[in-house]
Amino acid sequence: MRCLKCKGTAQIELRQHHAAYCRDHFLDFVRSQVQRSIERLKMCDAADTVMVAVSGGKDSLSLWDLLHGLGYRTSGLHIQLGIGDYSRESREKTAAFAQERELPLTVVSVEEEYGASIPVLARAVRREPCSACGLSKRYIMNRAALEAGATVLATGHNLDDEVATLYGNVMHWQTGYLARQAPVLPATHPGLVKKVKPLHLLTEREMASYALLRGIDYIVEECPHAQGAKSLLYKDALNLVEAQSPGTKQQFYQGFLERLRPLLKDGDGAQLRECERCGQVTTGAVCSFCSLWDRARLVRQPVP
Ligand code: Q46
Ligand code: ZN
Ligand code: ZN
Repeated sequence: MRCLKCKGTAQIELRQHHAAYCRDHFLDFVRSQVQRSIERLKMCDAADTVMVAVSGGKDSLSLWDLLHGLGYRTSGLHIQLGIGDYSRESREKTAAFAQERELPLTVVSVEEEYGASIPVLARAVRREPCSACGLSKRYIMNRAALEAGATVLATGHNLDDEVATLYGNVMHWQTGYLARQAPVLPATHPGLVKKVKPLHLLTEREMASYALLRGIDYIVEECPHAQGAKSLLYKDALNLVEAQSPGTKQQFYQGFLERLRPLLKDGDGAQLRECERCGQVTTGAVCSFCSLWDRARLVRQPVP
């Protein structure tokens, strides 16, 4: 197999693109895909300060590496969830990555900041850990980015993540979620930071190869709560289809972005306001994050 660009020995074949590349031209391919997405969808520019949400996994660390390498002003945000060894290792990998490249990193510990780890919080409010975790991460990401003065928050969602989410949303006709599933969510209120997903057209395999070829030391283990998650089942199902028909995932996702999403109305028209407790943007009097923690505190510290 020969590299499409230099005809040297190819290291990776990309069947969905009918291409194969050597190491250097594969890295160029990834960089140009990211740069093209950023420019085409106006994700960020040289004037922005981009906060990258980093879990310590291959996607988020590679995203930080890419954005920094492309010349954007970046900092990292790592949320310590308090999920045993997984969280300890993810913090170590993230801190080592930032230190080696002398990049600024903000760490927010859910336990230190709000009083309980994600597993303890989930038990207290009797919710699935991923539900309490997802809500908390979304809140903390927006808040930390605002506090750091960042103009853009970037997350490492790749094509496989986006396609699995889309598949789940379609399976359950979650039209509200479908309307908000986008590679760019503009800041529609001064209390909201613009959210972008520059890796949305790159596959999980491409990102794993990028991380490997760039020598990025990332946490390989998944969070223990991801086991049995529906998203993994959807990924397996979509991979089966992709193996028989390369390019299906990309077609499904891009077809959604180009044909269906423009027809969906984003939001239910509810007025945005500031939460009475924390001042963050919400639609009700108290935001869902504060409500969740209120419930947790009531359970953990019963009123005498
Ligand atoms: S970290 Fe949190 Fe994920 Fe772990 S508890 Fe679930 S949502 S699986 S991306
Ligand atoms: Zn080459
Ligand atoms: Zn609040």
